[in-house]
Amino acid sequence: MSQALKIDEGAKLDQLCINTIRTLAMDGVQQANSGHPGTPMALAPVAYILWDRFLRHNPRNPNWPNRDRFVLSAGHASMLVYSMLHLSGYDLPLDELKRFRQWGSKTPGHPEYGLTPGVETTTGPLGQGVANSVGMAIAERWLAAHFNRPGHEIVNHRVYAIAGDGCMMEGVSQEAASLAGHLKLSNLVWIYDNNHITIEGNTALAFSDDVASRFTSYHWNVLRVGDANDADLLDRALHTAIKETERPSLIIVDSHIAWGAPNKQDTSAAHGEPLGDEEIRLTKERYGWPPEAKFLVPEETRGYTDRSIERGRQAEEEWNGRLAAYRAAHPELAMEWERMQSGGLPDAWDQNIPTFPPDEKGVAGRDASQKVLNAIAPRVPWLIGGAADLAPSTKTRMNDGGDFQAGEYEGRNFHFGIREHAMGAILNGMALSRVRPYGSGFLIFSDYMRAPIRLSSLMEIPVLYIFTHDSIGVGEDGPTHQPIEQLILLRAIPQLLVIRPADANEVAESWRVMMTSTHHPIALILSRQPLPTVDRTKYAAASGLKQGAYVLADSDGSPEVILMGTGSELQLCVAAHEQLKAEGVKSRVVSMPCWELFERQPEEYRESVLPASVRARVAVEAGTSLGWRRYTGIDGRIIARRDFGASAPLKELLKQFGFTVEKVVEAARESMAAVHK
Ligand SMILES: Cc1ncc(C[n+]2csc(CCOP(=O)(O)OP(=O)(O)O)c2C)c(N)n1
Repeated sequence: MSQALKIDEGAKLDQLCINTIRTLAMDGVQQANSGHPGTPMALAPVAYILWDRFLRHNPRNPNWPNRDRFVLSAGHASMLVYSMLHLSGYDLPLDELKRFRQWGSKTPGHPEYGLTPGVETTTGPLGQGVANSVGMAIAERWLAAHFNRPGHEIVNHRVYAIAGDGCMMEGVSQEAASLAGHLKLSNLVWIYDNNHITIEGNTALAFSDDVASRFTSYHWNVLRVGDANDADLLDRALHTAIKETERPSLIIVDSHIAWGAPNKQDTSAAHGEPLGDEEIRLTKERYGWPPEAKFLVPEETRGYTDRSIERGRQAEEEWNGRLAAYRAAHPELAMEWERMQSGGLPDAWDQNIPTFPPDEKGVAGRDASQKVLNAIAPRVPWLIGGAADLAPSTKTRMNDGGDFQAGEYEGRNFHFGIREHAMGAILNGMALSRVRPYGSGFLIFSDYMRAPIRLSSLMEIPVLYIFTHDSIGVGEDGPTHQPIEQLILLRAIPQLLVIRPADANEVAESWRVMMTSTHHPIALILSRQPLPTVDRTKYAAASGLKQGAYVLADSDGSPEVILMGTGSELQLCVAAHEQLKAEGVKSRVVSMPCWELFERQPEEYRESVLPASVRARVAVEAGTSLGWRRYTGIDGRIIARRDFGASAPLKELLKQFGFTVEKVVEAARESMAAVHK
C-alpha cells in the first residue's frame, strides 16, 4: 500500500523517486537478510534519470519489440532494477519487492530473464551483461538494415547497460567492447559505475587501469560524470551519448557506494551485506525520510509512474501506426518480421535440405553441416552467425550472406574475432532480440564459452553453437586441440541439447532439431574428418535422431549385446555388428547422438531401444568415459579415452588408443561373458 509522505515544499519529484529507489533497496536487502544494498543506493539517480528521460519502453508491454534495452550487468545490484520496474509501472507489485530472494518470488537474488517482467537478460556473472548488450546492439543494427525501408523505420532502438568495476575487470567485457568499437555500434551506451569498491575492498588492491584510455583505444566515445548525484551532468552526458553516430559511448560515473549511509558509505561492507537496522534508520534520516518507514512508496511518486506508463503507451502506439503503414507497403517483409518475433519459421524452410547418398568414403561432419546450413539460410533470413576466426575450418559461412561490418549491417556472416567468450555472450544478446544466431569454433575452445553457454541454457534461449574438430580425430594438432572432457562438460549443463551426429544424414536431422528448437540452446558437435555416410536402405533412417537415440542396426530376435556410439565412433559399432553377425553373435547398434533428447522420450521408447534385459553392452566414444556407465550398466564395457590425446596422424592415434573394430568386438565378447558369469 502506498502511503502519503509530507515532503518539503522544495523537494522535487525526482529526488523523491530517487530516494524511494534507495530505500526500497535498503529495505529489501534488510528484510531478506541478504543481498547488495550499496550500489542501488549509489546508482539510483543514474537509473532514474536514464529511465525517466531517455529509455523508450512500455511498462505495460515489456515485449514491445522496438523498446530500448536496459541491462544491469552488475546483476548483484538487482534491487536497483526491481525498484525501477516497480516504480515505473511494470507488473511487479511491492509485495514482490518485499519477498526479495524468497522462494517463488519474482525478485531473485540476481535478475533472471523470463521471470521478472522487464528484465532483459539474466545477469550476475560479471561482464556477461555488458557483453550481452553488444549482442543486442548488433541485433538492432542488423534488424534495422534488414527490415527498415525508406520512410518506414520500424527498428530504431538503443541499448543501455550499467557496468561495475567487476564488469570492467572481466576479460569478456573487453573482448565485447573491442568488437563493439570496431563495429561502430553507436546505438550502445555503457554506464560505468566507478565507485572504487569491490568485495575485498578498494579497487586499488587489484585494478589500476585507465579505463577511459582503454575505451578510447577501442574507438569508443568516452564521457565523464564526476558525481552520480548531479542530474544535470548525467542528463548532458546521456544526451551527448545518444547524439553520437559513429561510436558506442561509455559514461564513466563517479559514485559512492551506499551513498548517504553515515558509517558504511564508501566501504566494501556496503557491497554485499544488509546495512543493519540502525544504519538504515540513520541513512533514512539523512535522506529526509521517515526513519521507521519500511518499503515506503510515497503517493507523490505516482506522478512518475503515471508518466512512465503514459509515455510507454504513446511510444508503442506511435510505433504500431508505423508498423501498420509498413505492413501495407511491405507485406512480405512484415510477415517475415512477425514470424521472426513469434519464434516461428517460414513455410518450406527445410525444403532444400539435402539427403546424402550412401558413401563409404563419406563426408566430414563440418562439410555436411555447411551444405545443410546453406540449404536453410536462403529461406530463413534471420538465421545469422559466424565464427571466432575459424569459419574456413568450422565451415559455417553462408555463401550468399555477405559480411556484417561497420556500416554494412545487413551482412549475415559475423566475424567475432578470436573472442570466444564474448562471442557466446554476444550470441545470447542477439537471441534475446529474436534473431536466430549461431557461433562456431573448435570444440576444445567451448571451455572458453562455458559461462555464456550456461546462461543461454538458464535463459532457455535457442542459441546455436557449432563446434567442430570434435575429438582426437584432430590428429597432428595434438592434445591441446583434442577434446576429451568437453562433451561431458556440455552434457552436464541443464537444458542444453548436445548433438553429435554420426554421418551426413544425421547432420541434416540435427539441423531440423536445431531450427525448430525454441527454448533450448544446442551444441552441434561435428567431426573434422570424413565419416562414412550410412546406407539407410540397409540400416534405419536418420530421422531417428529426433528421439536422441535409435536402433540403427538389429539382429533377428532379441540381441545378445548392444553396441552404442556417437559421431565418428558409430562406424566402429556398425562394422563390429557385421563382424559379430558373421560369427553368429546377435548384436544391435544404437546410434546415440543426443542423450538429452533420449532422456526426454517415454519410458517405453527408451526400453525399446535399450531393453533392460540386454545387459551386455558396449559404448564407444572418443572422449572421456564419464557418464556412459548410465547406459552400459555395470556389465557393460566403455571404449573411451581416460587421458589426454597426443600429436600423431589419426590412424596411429586410433590404433594406440583402441578405437578399432577389433576392440569393439573384443569388448562385446567381454561384456557378454560378464553377464553370463
Ligand atoms: C564472474 C564473477 N566473478 C565473481 C563474482 C562475485 N562478485 C559479485 S559482486 C563482486 C564485486 C563487484 O564489484 P563491483 O562491480 O565494483 O560492484 P560494487 O561493489 O560496486 O557493487 C564479485 C567479485 C561474480 N558475480 N561474477
